[in-house]
Amino acid sequence: MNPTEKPNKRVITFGTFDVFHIGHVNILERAKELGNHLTVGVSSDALNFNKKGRYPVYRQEHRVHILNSLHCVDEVFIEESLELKGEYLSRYKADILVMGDDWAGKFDHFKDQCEVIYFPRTKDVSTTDIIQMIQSRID
Ligand code: C2G
Repeated sequence: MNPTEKPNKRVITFGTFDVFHIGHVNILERAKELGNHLTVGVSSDALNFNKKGRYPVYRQEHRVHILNSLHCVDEVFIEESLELKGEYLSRYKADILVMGDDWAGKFDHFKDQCEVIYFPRTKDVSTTDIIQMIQSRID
């Protein structure tokens, strides 16, 4: 294999990716380094409301558009339900599932389907903090 060639692996990751920031870029770039194809499952607005009790700031079409514009991302789909994760892994033929370590251990039951890797979160940045910072500047 040419040393510049990426392993022939399909990587998948999931998230809301609301108010897109450097922590999101870092995990997507690190995920893409593990293979030659990166699929991103983006939580739908409705799923995000069920998960976090609020709608994202950016609506799902915009979050999908932002992710699709990144050169490290090859394919984007809307994640409608957390219960369908196993089905998404099969549908998108994932060899590796990548998540941030705020999810450490939560997806270990998929280890019979694909490799599961948790990367350390980027420190000192989160969508929640950004929203609060903007809010405090308005108040
Ligand atoms: N992330 C990170 N560093 C940060 C913030 C986020 O590495 N400072 C990672 C998260 O760990 C996650 C991804 O970026 O892997 C997307 O983050 P969120 O949009 O907050 O994802 P979340 O809403 O937790 O959705 O089924 C799983 C969910 O869809 C994950």
